[in-house]
Amino acid sequence: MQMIPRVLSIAGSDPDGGAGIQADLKTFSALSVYGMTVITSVTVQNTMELKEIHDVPVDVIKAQIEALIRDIDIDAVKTGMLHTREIVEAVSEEIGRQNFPLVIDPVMATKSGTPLLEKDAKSAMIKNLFPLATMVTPNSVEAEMISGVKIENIKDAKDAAKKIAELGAKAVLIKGGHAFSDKEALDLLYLNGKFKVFEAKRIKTKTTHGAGCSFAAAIVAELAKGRSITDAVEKAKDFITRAIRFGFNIGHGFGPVNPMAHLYNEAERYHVIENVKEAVAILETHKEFSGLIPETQANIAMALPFADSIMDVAAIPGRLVKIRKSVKASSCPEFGASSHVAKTVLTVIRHDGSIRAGLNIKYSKRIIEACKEIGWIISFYDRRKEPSEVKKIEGMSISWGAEQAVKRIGKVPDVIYHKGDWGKEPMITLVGKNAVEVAKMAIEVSNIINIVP
Ligand code: PXL
Repeated sequence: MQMIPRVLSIAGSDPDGGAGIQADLKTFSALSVYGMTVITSVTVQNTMELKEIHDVPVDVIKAQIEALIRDIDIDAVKTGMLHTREIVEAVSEEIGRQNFPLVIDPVMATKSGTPLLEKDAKSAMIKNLFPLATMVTPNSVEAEMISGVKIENIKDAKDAAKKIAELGAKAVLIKGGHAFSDKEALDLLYLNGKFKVFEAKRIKTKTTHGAGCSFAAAIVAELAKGRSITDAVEKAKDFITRAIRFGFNIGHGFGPVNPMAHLYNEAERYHVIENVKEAVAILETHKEFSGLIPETQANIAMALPFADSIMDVAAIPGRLVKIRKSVKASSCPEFGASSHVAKTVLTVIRHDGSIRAGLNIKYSKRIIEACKEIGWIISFYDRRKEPSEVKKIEGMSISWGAEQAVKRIGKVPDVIYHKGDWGKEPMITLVGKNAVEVAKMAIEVSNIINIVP
């Protein structure tokens, strides 16, 4: 029988499901660890505000932890909201007797500033829990409050992290987000006297409710799987970046992050590969399609539902090549195998999450006419108008062009084309919901083209 890593979260309940214990459980499930919970406080809140906090009696908190320890081998523990000194002491008493990897998320306030930790609870947390911790994970405001160091840049964050480490935790991760830089989302790890900065592109979004909780929960899940501290943070950073990027527009305040984005992507990998294979079979068996293959050959690509990079897009390594009067896929579909078509797909998916596939074909006026006859929505861009700063960045042209084509008509079209530039072959890209759909589109066009008028 396979043993799943077992992780316990001791934290507050957030009824809107974005932060707190709810965020932790979703994250644990998404990362394939078994989640358990001991609720410390029940909050009354939504995505806009927190109204009330009702603490669970200390005896009940202790009894819950005891019951779990008696029954289940726990691989790692995370603490979140521990509202009062009494709760902090009760939790440290129970878990202090054990030797779990322990991640302390020193939650102090909601995004809107409502305190989640009473004044004397902070010192109790530092005194009783920090020395037990494998890692503490303050955000920059919490790090300031714990260390007394004002954090305005990465150097300040380093000073703060050192001070916090002196309080007894093995590692300190300051979840910087945008606090140290307005370009990147940076997090700073301090471990064994060394610093490591984790970077991701900053995402402009309001869907950040629960980001801190979910990040720390992802770290503890990865530690429970046996990863090293540095590897756990690295994995968790990827996870949280995607969860924020694909957050839910739910509620009227800060929308919750989406811990499932990772899971849904993983779940779809097989289906995406199979869909591309089926599309290839359609294209290979329709000889007419060979007439649509451009000089630079064609590729067919399909993205995972929460795709963020070309590694999340499956296509044919070596492309679809024309051999005499037929088309052959150079090999089996793989993720990361396309640059050009994948970039078009990654651009359109940002505008319409249901459009996840693309296929490039030869440009001609006649082919565009055929697309019009079928009734598809067509848009285009002019590569000659590409700004010089876009040209300079390797591989940016396609994304820029697809963006122009979408903006031109205010929605994702079925067909995007450009008429080329010096040394650039003109091209048409068919886009649609999945690879089979775009393959069928190509066959439909090739059938029209092959009827000699
Ligand atoms: O993100 C901190 C946090 C932790 N725990 C609970 C919360 C919040 C923020 O809203 O509600 C229960």
